[in-house]
Amino acid sequence: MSETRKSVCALDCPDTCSLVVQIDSSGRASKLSGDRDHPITRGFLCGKVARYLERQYHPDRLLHPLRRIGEKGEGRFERVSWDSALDEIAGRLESIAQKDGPEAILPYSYAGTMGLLNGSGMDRRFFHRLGASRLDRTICSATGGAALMLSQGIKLATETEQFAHSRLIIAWGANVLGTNVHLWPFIVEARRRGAKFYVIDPVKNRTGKAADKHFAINPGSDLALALGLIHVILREQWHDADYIGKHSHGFAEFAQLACAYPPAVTATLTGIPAEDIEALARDYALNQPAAIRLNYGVQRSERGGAAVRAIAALPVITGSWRHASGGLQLTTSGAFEFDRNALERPDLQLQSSLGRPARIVNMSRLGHALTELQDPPVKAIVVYNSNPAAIAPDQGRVLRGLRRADLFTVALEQFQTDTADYADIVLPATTFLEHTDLYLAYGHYFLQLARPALPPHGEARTNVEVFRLVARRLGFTDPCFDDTEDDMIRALLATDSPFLRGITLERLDAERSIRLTLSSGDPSGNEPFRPFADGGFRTASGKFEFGAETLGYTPPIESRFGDASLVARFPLELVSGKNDDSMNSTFGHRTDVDGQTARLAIHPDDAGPRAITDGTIVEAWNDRGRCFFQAEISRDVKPGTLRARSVRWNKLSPQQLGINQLTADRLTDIGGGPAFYSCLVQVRATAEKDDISADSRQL
Ligand SMILES: Nc1nc2c(c(=O)[nH]1)N[C@H]1C(S)=C(S)[C@@H](COP(=O)(O)OP(=O)(O)OC[C@H]3O[C@@H](n4cnc5c(=O)[nH]c(N)nc54)[C@H](O)[C@@H]3O)O[C@H]1N2
Ligand SMILES: Nc1nc2c(c(=O)[nH]1)N[C@H]1C(S)=C(S)[C@@H](COP(=O)(O)OP(=O)(O)OC[C@H]3O[C@@H](n4cnc5c(=O)[nH]c(N)nc54)[C@H](O)[C@@H]3O)O[C@H]1N2
Ligand SMILES: [Mo]
Repeated sequence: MSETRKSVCALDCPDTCSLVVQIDSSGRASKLSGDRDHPITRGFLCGKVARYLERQYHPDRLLHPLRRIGEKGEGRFERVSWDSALDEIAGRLESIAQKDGPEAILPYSYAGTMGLLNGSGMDRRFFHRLGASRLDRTICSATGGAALMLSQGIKLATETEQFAHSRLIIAWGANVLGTNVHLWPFIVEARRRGAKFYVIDPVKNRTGKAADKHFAINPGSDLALALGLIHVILREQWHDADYIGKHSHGFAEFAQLACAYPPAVTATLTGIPAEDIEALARDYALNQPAAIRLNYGVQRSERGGAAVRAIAALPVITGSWRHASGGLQLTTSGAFEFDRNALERPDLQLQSSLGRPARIVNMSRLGHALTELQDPPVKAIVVYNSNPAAIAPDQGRVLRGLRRADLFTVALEQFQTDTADYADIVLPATTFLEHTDLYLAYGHYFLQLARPALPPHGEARTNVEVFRLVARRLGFTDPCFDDTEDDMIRALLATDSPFLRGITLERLDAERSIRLTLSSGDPSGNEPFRPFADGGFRTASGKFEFGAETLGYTPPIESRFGDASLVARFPLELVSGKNDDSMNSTFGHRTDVDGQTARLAIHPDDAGPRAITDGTIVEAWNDRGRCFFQAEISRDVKPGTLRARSVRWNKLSPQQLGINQLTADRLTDIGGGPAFYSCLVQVRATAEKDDISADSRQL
């Protein structure tokens, strides 16, 4: 007898899929599939999650708490009991808090799980009550998010299902087939109806190859392109003066700014021919409804915030927001208006020994935080839902910090990651198939609940439970530390947000996935969402804020038109975007993923003079560090640009040097995010001729 149970994919992805788990008679999961009844998941999974059960039952899953017995980074551990691991953690944190002050303790987490309870629940309560430093979680979307907040006042977007009725779809820094594949069927449907699909990306990836036209933009020059398109639209008077007049602020100055970006100028800055810029502006303005799928690739460069603001101006200038199938989608997350304070309890900071809100540490500058920050220096780091040793920029400095003998490091993990190798204590964590959680989405408007489909593997525990237990050991008696998962979900839902109207835990238990209440007109609740059709921006003025004063284009320091002395030494721009078959570093243990992330695409014009041929082992370097790759000669990148797929495990890489040895921790213009994709390097062939993928690491 087999039965099926429902779950939700917790990985950091816009699609947040509804899952069906088949359980065999022995209680083991035998099959994982996408829920056929879910309007976004539509019965299919991406390649990586279709194979998730391999990870679930992998022999390398962490099963027991571990204590380090080798050097930091070496990866030698002994098994200990939960009690002794938790006692040690509580004891060390308590003595650090007493001696150096609680701000010497730093939580470090991101979206390894997107579950609200295991991602920002009991952990936040615990660290707030302790008075630990607060982490600014900027590593991914902070730049784009902050930009949208300045311009729109709320992070709302075109509804995913509505892309099916667009007449033109532009994927702008969005690798839809790789990172957001559940949008694809809607694009296919639109194209069947005659829509065109364009891609703006420095790399011609799978999505670019599947497009009607690919625009190979210079990395980091999107602000110039957006201004150039607006220049043409205004020159031709294709703008919607009525919409602009009613719903925006600062247009005159913005139009003035766009005057400085005629196609010839824009072409030089972006590398896109002037006639293509003219044609793109015309097609966009005259084929409404046209929808822009802007993903996070654009905002990972130095002027990424300004670029997002200028791109977000396009559907305002054209009045495209009037249509359900127009507008722009960066993220839908703003509609999930939970009572976050009730979940995270920032008020508990006042009960801490600090007695005030703690300092804020930007996670994108972890290397700095661990090696330079004072008053107090960081003496303990508790890592969960993240693998900073591999994914954080300026890796050399991050690892120097993690190697410090006086730093106490805890990692809550499913696998022995690069970060776990540096931990003093490693605690085995449950997977999303093993715990209760609530999920928002950033690529659609369905709120979903998951109950455990499987029992915890080995001695694995949920993040919620771990922080509950440590809180008890530290004598924190606030009743919130006894809250059950259901209590926490109820607290999140108890708001008067119209988007959450009528959504209760009971309904979630019965239905598992519920479309937010997006419209008030239609009693069926199913009318298409038009977030800004009649304005409704949530800025202080209630209007879209162009913000022209901050949007003049200057090229990133680390770009082909950037700092000349830097360009002379490091003439190649490295774009290290996502790997189609993995999830940041999460599936780095897989041999196929390791092979994919070991390669570096280089244009023949750049490879030839360097005597690099297909398969050559190359070294890429700059002033921050170096990293080895296997060259892949390719016209998918243009001359001067390199592409690596991220993020490979350091420990599987030659000399244990990961891609983020090369990236800078320089912050973007808005929101304090990292400029991963503004990265200049030089490349040379090494003497090695061998394969450097997982099974041969001799370099
Ligand atoms: N398969 C898979 N899916 C994932 C992930 C994964 O690792 N693998 N990661 C998840 C996460 S954490 C996130 S944040 C999302 C991100 O999803 P995306 O934003 O789609 O992913 P990225 O690869 O960061 O960037 C998208 C595209 O932007 C391009 N790009 C880089 N620089 C520029 C630029 O200056 N201008 C323009 N126009 N384009 C540029 C890249 O070449 C890339 O093709 O995906 C999620 N989904
Ligand atoms: N060069 C380069 N670097 C990048 C990027 C890039 O494009 N290029 N992308 C950046 C971006 S957008 C992001 S979002 C970050 C992502 O970086 P991270 O947030 O570190 O994401 P992952 O590498 O997926 O690691 C997540 C970890 O969480 C663990 N985990 C999953 N679920 C749970 C759970 O329930 N409990 C616990 N305790 N652990 C769990 C997984 O086992 C995994 O090791 O990387 C950034 N780094
Ligand atoms: Mo991300």
